[in-house]
Amino acid sequence: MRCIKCGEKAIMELPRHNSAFCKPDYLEYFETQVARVIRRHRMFDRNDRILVGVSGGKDSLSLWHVLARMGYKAAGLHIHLGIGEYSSLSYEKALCFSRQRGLELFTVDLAKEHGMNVTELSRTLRRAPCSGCGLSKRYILNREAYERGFDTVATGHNLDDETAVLLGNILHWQIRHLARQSPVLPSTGGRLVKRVKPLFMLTERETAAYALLHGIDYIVEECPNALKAKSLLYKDALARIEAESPGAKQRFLTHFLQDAQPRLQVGADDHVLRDCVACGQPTTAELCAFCRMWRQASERAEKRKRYRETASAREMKTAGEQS
Ligand code: Q46
Ligand code: ZN
Repeated sequence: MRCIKCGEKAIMELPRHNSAFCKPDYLEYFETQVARVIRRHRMFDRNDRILVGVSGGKDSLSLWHVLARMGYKAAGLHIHLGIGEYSSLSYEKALCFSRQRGLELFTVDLAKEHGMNVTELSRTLRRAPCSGCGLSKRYILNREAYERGFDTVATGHNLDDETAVLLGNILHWQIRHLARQSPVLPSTGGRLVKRVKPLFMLTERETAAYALLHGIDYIVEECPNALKAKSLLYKDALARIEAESPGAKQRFLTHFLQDAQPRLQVGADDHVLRDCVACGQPTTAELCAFCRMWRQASERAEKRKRYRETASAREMKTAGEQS
């Protein structure tokens, strides 16, 4: 297998493009793809301050790395989710990456801010960890970007993530979600910061190769909760289709964005955004979903605490009467 550009030995084959590249030409291919997406979708320019959501995984660190290499003003935000060893290691990788390259990293600790980590939140609310986690990450990224004066939030979602979400949204006919699934979500004013996904045309395998070739030390382990997430099933199904028909994932997403999504957008997002009465962040209701969720979680935790106190007081009383 030879590099299609220089004829040297190829280290990376890309069946969906019917091509193969040597190391330098692969790195150039990757960066050209990112630059093209940024330009074509008018994601940001050199003057913008970009806040990258950094988990410590290959996608977010590759994104931060490539933006910094291209000369963009990109800082990172890591949210400490408190998912056992996985979160500690993720933080270590993000911190180490930022220190080695002299890039600015902000951190938010969910448990310190709200008294509960993702695992405790999920137990308290009796709902899947990913739902509270995803909502918290989206909210905190936007809030931190707004409060720190960033113009854009960038996340490392790749082609596999985006096509898995698309398949899930179609299987459940989530029209509102489909209307909003886009590599660029503009700021519609107020405290809503523009959100972009510069890696959405590159696969997981391609970002992993980019990270490895640049010697980026990322967390290889997946979040333990990802195993229970439906998106893995959708990714598996799409990988099987891709193996039989290279380029299927890319066609699925690009045709959706070009042909189907503009029609879905008409009249789909007729909600008016206003400020949450508790936190001031943008919402369509009086209280935003994040504040509603954490209010419910602290009420339940308080109720449980009172129940436990009453039960132990009763036990002590019974023990005292028996002695
Ligand atoms: S971190 Fe959070 Fe993911 Fe873990 S709990 Fe789910 S949403 S899987 S990207
Ligand atoms: Zn709120």
